[in-house]
Amino acid sequence: MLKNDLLLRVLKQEIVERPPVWLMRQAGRYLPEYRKIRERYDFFTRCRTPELVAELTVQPIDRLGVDAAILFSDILVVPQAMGIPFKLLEDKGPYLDQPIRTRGDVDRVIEPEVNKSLEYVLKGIQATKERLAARVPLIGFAGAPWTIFCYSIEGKSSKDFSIAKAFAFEFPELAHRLLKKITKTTTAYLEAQVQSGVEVIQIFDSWGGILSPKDYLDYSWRYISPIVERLANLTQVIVFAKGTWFALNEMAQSSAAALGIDWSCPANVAKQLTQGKVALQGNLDPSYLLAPIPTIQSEVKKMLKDFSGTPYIAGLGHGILAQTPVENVQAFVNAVKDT
Ligand code: 1CP
Repeated sequence: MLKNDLLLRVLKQEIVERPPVWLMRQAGRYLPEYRKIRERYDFFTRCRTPELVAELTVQPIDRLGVDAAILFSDILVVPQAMGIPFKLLEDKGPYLDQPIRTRGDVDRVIEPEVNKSLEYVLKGIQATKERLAARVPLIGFAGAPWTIFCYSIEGKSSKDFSIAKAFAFEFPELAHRLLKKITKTTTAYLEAQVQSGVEVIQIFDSWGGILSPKDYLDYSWRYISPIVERLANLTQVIVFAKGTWFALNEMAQSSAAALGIDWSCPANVAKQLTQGKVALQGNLDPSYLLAPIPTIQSEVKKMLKDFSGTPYIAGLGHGILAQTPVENVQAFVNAVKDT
C-alpha cells in the first residue's frame, strides 16, 4: 500500500482533500544534487545505471515533497533500442549523425525484444521502487510515436520539425510504416514498465501541436489511442500532448485517466471540451517559476481556482526550465499543498 496515493485517487476520479502535485522534468538541471551527478556520468550512462536512475528519480521526492515520482529516463531510449543511435549533445540535445530519410532507413528500423534491449530501464524501475519504499506512486513514460518520429527524421530538435513534416506529407505510406513500428515497440515497452512496477503511465507528445487538427488525428492520435486502450487495462494512463487543445474533446472519449494541459488552453476551455470524462493536469507556464515567489503563489491560487470542480492534478504546462531557482519550484509545490 502506498503511503501517499493522492494521484492514484484523482486518476480514479475520486474526491480528494487537495490536488496532488508533481512537475514535468522535476529531476533535472535546476537541482544542485542532479548537477553533481551530471558532472560525473554522461546522460545515457545515467539512464542505463539502475542505481543512478533510482537516485535521480528520488531526489525531487526527498527535496520537494511532491506527490509522485517520475522515472529518470528519456523518450529516446525507445528509438535507440530500435537501432536508431541517438546521442545527446551537451546544450544541443538529441542528435543523429544519420537521420532516417529513405525507404531503406525505415526498413532497417528494428522492433526489438524490449525485455532484453530495455532491460536496464526495467531494472531501474525495480531499484527505484526499493528506494521509494511506497512513499509515492512511480510514473513510467514513453514518447508518443509522432514525437519519436519527429526526432528520428529530423535528427535533432527543431522549432517546427519541418523536415519530419515534409517527410510525413511526401511519403505518407513510409511515415505510417515507421509510426506503426514505433507504436508496437512503445506498447510492449510500456507493458513491461507496468509489469516492473510503475503505477501510472504518461505518454509525452511534445510535438503533437505542430500538426493541424486533421493531421494530428491522422499522424499522432491514431497511434497514441491504441496504446492508451491497451495500457488502460493494466494501469492509469495520462496523455500529455502539448499544443493540442483542439483535440481534447476527441482524446477525452478514450480510456485515458487524465489529459495534460499546457498554458495555451484556459482551464474553462479544457473543462468544457472534456466534460468531466478525464482528470486534467497542468498547466502553469514554466516561465512563471522565474518570477518572484509572491507572483508564483498568486498564479498557483488562480490556477487551482480555475481547475476546481473537476478531478485535477496540479503541475506545469511543460517541463521545468534548467535555470529555475530551486526555491521557486519549492514555492510552487508548497503553494499547492497549502491550499
Ligand atoms: O542533464 C541534461 O542536460 C539532460 C537533460 C535531460 C533530462 C533531465 C534530458 C535530455 N532528458 C531528461 C530526463 C527526462 N526526459 C525525463 C525524466 C523525468 C522528469 O521529468 O524528471 C523525461 C520524462 C523526459 C522526456 C523527454 N525527453 C521529452 C518529453 C517531455 C518534454 O520535455 O517535452 C522529450 C521531448 C525528450 C527529449 C529530450 N531529452 C533531453 C532533452 C534536452 C530533450 C528535449 C530536446 C528538445 O527540446 O527537443
